[in-house]
Amino acid sequence: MALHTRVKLANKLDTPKLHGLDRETLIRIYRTMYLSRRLDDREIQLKRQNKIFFQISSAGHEAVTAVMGLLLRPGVDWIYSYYRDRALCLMLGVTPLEMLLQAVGAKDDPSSGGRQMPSHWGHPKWNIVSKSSCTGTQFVQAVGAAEATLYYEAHPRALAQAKKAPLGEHVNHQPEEIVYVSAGDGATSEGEFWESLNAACAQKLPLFYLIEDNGYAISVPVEVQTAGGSISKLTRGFPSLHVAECDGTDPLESYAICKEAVQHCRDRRGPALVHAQVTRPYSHSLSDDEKLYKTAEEREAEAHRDPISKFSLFLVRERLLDQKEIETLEAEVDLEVRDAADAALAAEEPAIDSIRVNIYSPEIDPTSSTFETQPQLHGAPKTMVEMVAATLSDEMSRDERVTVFGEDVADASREENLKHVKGKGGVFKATSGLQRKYGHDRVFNSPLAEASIVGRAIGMATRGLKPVAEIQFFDYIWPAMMQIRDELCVMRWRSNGAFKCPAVLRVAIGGYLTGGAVYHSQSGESIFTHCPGLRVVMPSTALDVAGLLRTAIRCDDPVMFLEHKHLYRQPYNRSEYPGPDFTIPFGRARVVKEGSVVSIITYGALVHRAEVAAAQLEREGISTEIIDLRSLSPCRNGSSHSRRAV
Ligand SMILES: Cc1ncc(C[n+]2csc(CCOP(=O)(O)OP(=O)(O)O)c2C)c(N)n1
Ligand SMILES: [Mg+2]
Repeated sequence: MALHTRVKLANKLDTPKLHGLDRETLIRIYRTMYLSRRLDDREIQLKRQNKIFFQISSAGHEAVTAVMGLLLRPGVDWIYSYYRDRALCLMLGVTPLEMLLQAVGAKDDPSSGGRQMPSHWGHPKWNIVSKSSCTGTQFVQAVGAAEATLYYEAHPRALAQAKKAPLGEHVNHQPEEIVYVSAGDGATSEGEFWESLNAACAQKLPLFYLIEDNGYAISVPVEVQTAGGSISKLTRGFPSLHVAECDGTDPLESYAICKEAVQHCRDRRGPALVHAQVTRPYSHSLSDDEKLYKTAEEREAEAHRDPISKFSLFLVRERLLDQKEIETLEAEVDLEVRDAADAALAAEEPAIDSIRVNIYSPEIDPTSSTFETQPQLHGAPKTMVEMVAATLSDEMSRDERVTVFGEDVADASREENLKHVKGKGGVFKATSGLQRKYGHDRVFNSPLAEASIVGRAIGMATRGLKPVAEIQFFDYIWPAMMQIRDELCVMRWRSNGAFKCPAVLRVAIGGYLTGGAVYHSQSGESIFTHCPGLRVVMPSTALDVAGLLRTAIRCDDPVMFLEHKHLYRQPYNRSEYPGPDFTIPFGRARVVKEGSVVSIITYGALVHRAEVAAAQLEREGISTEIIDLRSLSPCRNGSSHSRRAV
């Protein structure tokens, strides 16, 4: 049958059913779905042959994810995907060979250079941001990415500056772009899901959520996972959130529902959430056997909903393809998968010693002499806390990519109040006056949610901004631990340098007042010095605050900047302002006092105490050197002539 006759016939049969999709596009959808399934099948075979080490499939999820690939714009929209988004990634432009290079852990795997498990998608060309194995961390990062969308719209200078920064070639922003984030039904139980919805709705962000509900999270059924068993029902109360449900095994219904939701985001009417019912025919992964917890009847019912067989039947029934054409298409795909697998199996593995590449920025070395400068001291002496605000202010004026946010950091969220009140500017006043000077879109309060503070900073930094986020008290950093340890520190390494997130986390740390007790006095900095990829600094003087905070902002790695609360207002560590370009390299300890018998190696609030102790020792005739580490990771003590180190 001639093509045009067949299309006419199909349209005549039921035009509304096709939702405006032409024959060519319908066949493309089927081809992508089938290709996705065959890639999973091939990986399963490779796993059974011990040629790859893990397999997690997209089987059953292909229909809704393939049509999402039609609705999203490759290289324009930003994608925070999860492991069952193979069909989406194929539709966006990731090739079968690239996917199999990841499966075998090849050097040229574009998602991670062979560093991550299979199906952890990431591709800089298509704005597919590197994903970890953690369920749910992507939600808050996607919020940060969507905030970057709105920020770049309002601040073209920031975009120009971001393009000039390292990896600037991957910074892009287009009018109407949106951010996509997906996850399974189980991942919606993570706090980050709810934190992200709260932040996304409060700001009406252009963020599209696809929840791919296959009824199980490994063996936990959805009614145990989600109160009432339906995430769309639960989320309907969020203001400005467009919520819809679809049969995710039906590409046409999925297309219609997702199209409307995507448009809601493109029109800047707020975020959207599509709850798609899908199936999971291949168990959770190859390490799982669903027969242990699903009955034969359940599995049989799922098999009837399989998107691949349903859609091929539809195409034949609607006379868009005949059986022979389906077979030809499938044979072509099989051949493509075979060739890609052969090429992937022959691909080079990463060199063992390449493991250290891309832990830190290869372009900017914050320990280098480039950061050695002389202070141009002037003005009245400032306390440490005043120096934080002054340094942030100068960096914000120099670089429009810099945003400051966290709990209570703004002067007053209700801007009209600023005519009548002085403003808060942080519980310690470290960000005082910044909102007044730079505006509410650059200095703003966040909801009280630490994981999302860090996650949002990661998303913004991945898009090229330079967020300086505040964790109000070190004691409350722990909800953000996974975002820090598994995301912030590792983004560059796990994507083999394709993505980075050089955010600065300012954290007030340590004991400072009598009665601060167990939850206002913690000092756990050593935990973070054990996280490769993160720089950790902790100044003890106002001058070092200026130099090290500026280096933190100008460097290209994530930095934890620890500010000891006890030192914020001490008179003994004050300094005149050293000028807007004063930087101190990381990894350089400061000799506080020369001495030849004993060296006290310390940092933070103990530096001053060491000085008191050293004075006492000197009175007893013991020459004492004091070293202030300043930078805890990297850490070099700099002592040259001590006999004993304390
Ligand atoms: C934070 C975290 N907790 C636990 C796991 C282990 N894990 C991996 S996938 C998964 C279930 C996810 O279920 P769901 O979100 O429904 O996605 P599905 O695999 O069903 O598509 C679990 C518990 C993990 N990877 N990360
Ligand atoms: Mg699930």
